[in-house]
Amino acid sequence: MDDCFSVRDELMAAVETATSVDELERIRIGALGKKGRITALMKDLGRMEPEARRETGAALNALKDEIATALDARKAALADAELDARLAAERIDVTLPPRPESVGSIHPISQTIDEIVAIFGEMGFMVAEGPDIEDDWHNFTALNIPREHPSRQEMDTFYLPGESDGLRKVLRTHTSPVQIRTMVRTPPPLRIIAPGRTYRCDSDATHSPMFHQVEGLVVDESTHMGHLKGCLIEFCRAFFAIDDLPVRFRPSYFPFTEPSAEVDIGCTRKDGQLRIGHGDDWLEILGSGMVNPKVLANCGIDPKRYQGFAFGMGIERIAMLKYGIPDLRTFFESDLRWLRHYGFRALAVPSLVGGLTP
Ligand code: 2NM
Repeated sequence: MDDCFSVRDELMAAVETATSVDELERIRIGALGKKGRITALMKDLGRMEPEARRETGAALNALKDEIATALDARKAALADAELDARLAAERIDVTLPPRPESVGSIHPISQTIDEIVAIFGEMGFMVAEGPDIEDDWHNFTALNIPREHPSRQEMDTFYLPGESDGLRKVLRTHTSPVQIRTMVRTPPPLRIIAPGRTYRCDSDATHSPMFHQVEGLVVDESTHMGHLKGCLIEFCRAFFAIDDLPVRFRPSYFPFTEPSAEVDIGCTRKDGQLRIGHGDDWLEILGSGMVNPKVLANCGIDPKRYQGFAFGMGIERIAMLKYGIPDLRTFFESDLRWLRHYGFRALAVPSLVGGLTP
């Protein structure tokens, strides 16, 4: 019995002072395991007188229960303390400011192309694309641009090295070859726009050797000048978000259209400031015309049956006008401060008026 009491005091003290779940497990094995101290005392019962065995046996069973209960209680307390410590260590301070994220922005050229595509998309146009490197036929000949035309000269066109004259490839000087390729490939009716990069040997304050254009083309059996005018007036008013924007058509000349017309929009110029909308002045923004029958025939379209209109505009120029960007060269400098200033929010709900405040 003395043994029983001293073992009890020792074990209870050990349980109370244990500092980890692992340590408790070692105590349990030392007391109640196969070679444990209480197990050993149980084994001694066999050699006792029946009277003493009953008494000691009952006491040992009670001790076993007491130790097991104490172990469980201490284990639960330690587990609680361990969890509290972890929760404290891993606590997240939701009041901290967020880490700054670096989010890019949409380049004004991309934004402007998206807006133009949206406007003509609503009018039933599809987007067509073609290669930046073109052959002489698609870039000049099919468009009725004569051999001696200044735009064909070395001075204005980037010719690729190799091959003999006439076979030399060029960097396309407009996106018209995309319209040519579409007419050659697809029977009318056609209603397409071709946005993309174009190249000319020219570099100063108002010219970049690479710039962007959108050209459009409609071909059908009864397409006429009225369609051209209605379509382009609609476009100008939608793009500049001015319902009653004045638009005028002025006679002009292109080898690929006949008749041809330059499109101007109304504006005012005061103290060197330009304001689009009403006023006594005009600003040229588009070239257009009825597709020259020779061009249709060059593409295998019967000009007796089909007529078409076409137009073209420079994207940098109309982006500068709409968004008040003063210098053409800044478009291609990749200056992050410029991009942050003139760029557009990515993933915003698409809108025709872009960044214009109503
Ligand atoms: C312009 C002005 C007028 C034009 C013509 C064609 C084609 F391929 F149909 F003949 N595409 N684009 C065109 C007409 C382009 O840009 C100022």
